Amino acid sequence: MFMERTFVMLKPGVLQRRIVGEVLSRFERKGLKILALKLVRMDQSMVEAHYAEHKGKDFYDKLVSYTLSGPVAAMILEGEEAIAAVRRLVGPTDIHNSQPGTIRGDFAYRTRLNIVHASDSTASAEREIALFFKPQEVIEWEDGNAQWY
Ligand code: FUP
Repeated sequence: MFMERTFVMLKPGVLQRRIVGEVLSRFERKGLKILALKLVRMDQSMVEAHYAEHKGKDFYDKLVSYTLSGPVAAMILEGEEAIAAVRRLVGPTDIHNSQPGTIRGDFAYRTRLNIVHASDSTASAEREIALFFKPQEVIEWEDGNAQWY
């Protein structure tokens, strides 16, 4: 097991539905450590950079307009093998495969509105963290409770 950082973004619907705290608590309860957390009003170029791999796909325009529709809550989470751990908590992209108990399975009905983004690899975590956060926004803190998780 190795310590890893991952990027998570709560999409605009989460703020609209007033469930930021509920979704965030799923990550905290698992034992992931928050190193950075802020609201971001993304602009067109930032959304295009974030979702560059999907440009040209049939769902791209709707994905961009949804992401631009309001602020997102962006965060960096740290933990052992955090990228895979967070993806397991979040559930699969396709909402029809998202089991109850996962965040998407519990909170989302439509894939397009699947409420959270989480990095899927080390490379995307590094790229997404750099897109959203300056190095000085990442707060290192001593974790006195790590042994309990
Ligand atoms: P994920 O890594 O799980 O966030 O999924 P992707 O990067 O593959 O997709 C990014 C977003 O595009 C999804 F969160 C929702 C949207 N999407 C669709 O609307 N339809 C699809 O078939 C696939 C993705």
